[in-house]
Amino acid sequence: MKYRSILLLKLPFCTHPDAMSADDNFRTRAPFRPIPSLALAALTAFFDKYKHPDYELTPIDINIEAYTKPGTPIDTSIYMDILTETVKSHDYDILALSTLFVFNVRWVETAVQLSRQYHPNAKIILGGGYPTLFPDHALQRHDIDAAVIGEGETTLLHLVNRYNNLHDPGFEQKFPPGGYAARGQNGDIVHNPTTHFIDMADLPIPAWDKLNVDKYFENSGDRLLPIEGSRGCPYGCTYCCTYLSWGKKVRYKPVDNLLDEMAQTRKKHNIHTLHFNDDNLGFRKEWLIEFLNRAMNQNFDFKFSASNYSVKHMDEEIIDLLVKVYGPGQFVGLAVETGCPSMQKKINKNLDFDKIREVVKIMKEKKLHVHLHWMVGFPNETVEQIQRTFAFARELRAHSNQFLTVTPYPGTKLFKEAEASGLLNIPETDFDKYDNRRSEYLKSDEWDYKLLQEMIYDANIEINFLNHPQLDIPDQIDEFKTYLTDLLKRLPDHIISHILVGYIHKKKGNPEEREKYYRSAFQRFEDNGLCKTFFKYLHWEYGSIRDFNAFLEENRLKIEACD
Ligand code: B12
Repeated sequence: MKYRSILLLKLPFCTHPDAMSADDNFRTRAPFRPIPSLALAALTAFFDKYKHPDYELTPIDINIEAYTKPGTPIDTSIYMDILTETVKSHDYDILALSTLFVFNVRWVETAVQLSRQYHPNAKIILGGGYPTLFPDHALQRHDIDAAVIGEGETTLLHLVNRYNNLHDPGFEQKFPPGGYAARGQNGDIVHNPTTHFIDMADLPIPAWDKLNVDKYFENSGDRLLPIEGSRGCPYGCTYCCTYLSWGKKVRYKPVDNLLDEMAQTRKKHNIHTLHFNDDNLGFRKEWLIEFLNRAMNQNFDFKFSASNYSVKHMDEEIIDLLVKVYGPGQFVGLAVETGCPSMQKKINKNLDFDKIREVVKIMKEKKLHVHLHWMVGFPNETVEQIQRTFAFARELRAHSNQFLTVTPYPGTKLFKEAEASGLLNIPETDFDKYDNRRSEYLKSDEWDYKLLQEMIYDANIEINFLNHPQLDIPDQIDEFKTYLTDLLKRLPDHIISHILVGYIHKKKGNPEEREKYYRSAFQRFEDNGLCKTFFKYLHWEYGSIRDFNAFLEENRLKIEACD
């Protein structure tokens, strides 16, 4: 058999060194804290379950290989060496590359070049978010053999079988082939469309034991793994491309399988949290209620959290169950996206604002950690409409909010509309810009991306920090302090967090600690870049800022405005 040994690599999903721009600054710098790749664990488990016995697949998640010392943030500059060494030192017949995001394109470029240098005869298969959206471009730009579109478990094995001229009729009947693009005999790109989505009951338990998760656990300090209960979303929000990966029909794992997966993952890996990645766990209420009730009866001793629930499917019964199962303080994400009613309609999200208010209120009362997702910079959005989004976030006062600029993904209605109205700013294949912090994809008479980023950062400082709801709740203020001190370990220059920790100490009557944090905030203003980012907030009317300014005066310390 010619193609027996497969190296499956998750490429880094931080910014590639060649894509760093000179204007990167504190606001665009996010600490890189990857969690192990569910794609790799899922692909490996499926491959091992259905493969020919001679095949051997080795998965390596490059992202978690950079956790090198306990308690030390990842130094992303070492990824190049890790990737080079990994490709060089492994012997393989097929390199299978996994990319989460479009802006990972340069890592694909690097990996393909390395592979062609050290293993010129190996086949290369590319899967994940980037080829799903841009299969043709991926095949033109990189010297690869196949670009996999969307759900990849069955396609990976079909391709490996194909390269070996191996026919497995049972497998092909159960999982009809498709879902990739490749070059045909005459060199043209040929698409083999997806004809089949996997029945979730056929997915084995993700093979975390094949990944280096212990290294991640030990060095990151987190014992968290991702999990999924469902795939697919029936809605048609104009900005979303998730249907390209999972289809529009929602598929659930049987509750028995999911509970078994949770119990086994706990037993093998001693996790403290399982984080659900689903687009929305709650499309089918009966499934969710059954799952939560049965999870409660299992008395799991770990927590579980979720990236996203749809407000449309949330009600008090579900929230009560979430509290019972998750316990207070657990992270629950809700995607609201816009605070402007006409924009809700335009993007076909159609959330009811009173329902949002109600759901957030009940969740907060029941002490879940409410995290809201927001988008700003839709095509033709006015600054006034954007302000309504910030105003609504201000009103809801969730525990955390993520404000992101809109990125128009090909395949979405939003992309088509923007293209038709001549609003696309730069070539859609400038992939570095698919990173929202570098996004510049849309034209507007009202705003540019510099302004959007500034508005977003101001809203973040105000809503997530200076006006944080837990500052006013005595029995929750310590939870916020812990969050801030954790953040400072990863982003030690976050001046506002220094000020807030100092302020919380003042509220709790610890003058020495107040002084310590205020002094470290003061010292950081000497750095011109930091001063430029944070100086303006010293003029904002908040108790913490007033107290910090009072401290400066008491101690005759002066912060000069920077240029
Ligand atoms: C978890 C997650 C994250 C995590 C990453 C977690 C980690 N590993 O550390 C975090 C929080 C970092 C994240 C961030 C962002 N995310 Co995100 N995220 C997700 C989410 C919810 C789940 C991903 C996942 O694990 N899915 C389950 C696995 C099994 O699916 P998968 O990775 O797609 O893999 C399957 C296939 O792609 C394929 N496949 C993958 N690799 C390979 C390799 C081979 C060889 C083959 C054959 C097949 C194959 O087979 C796999 C199994 O079927 C998805 C939404 C979703 N439901 O998928 C969004 C999603 C991936 N994120 C998305 C986006 C846009 C972002 C952000 C860019 C948002 C933003 N604007 O800031 C940021 C990036 C931030 C940054 N600069 O780093 C988009 C990606 C769009 C795209 N195609 O580029 C998605 C699809 C959500 C959406 N619908 O918009 N995200």
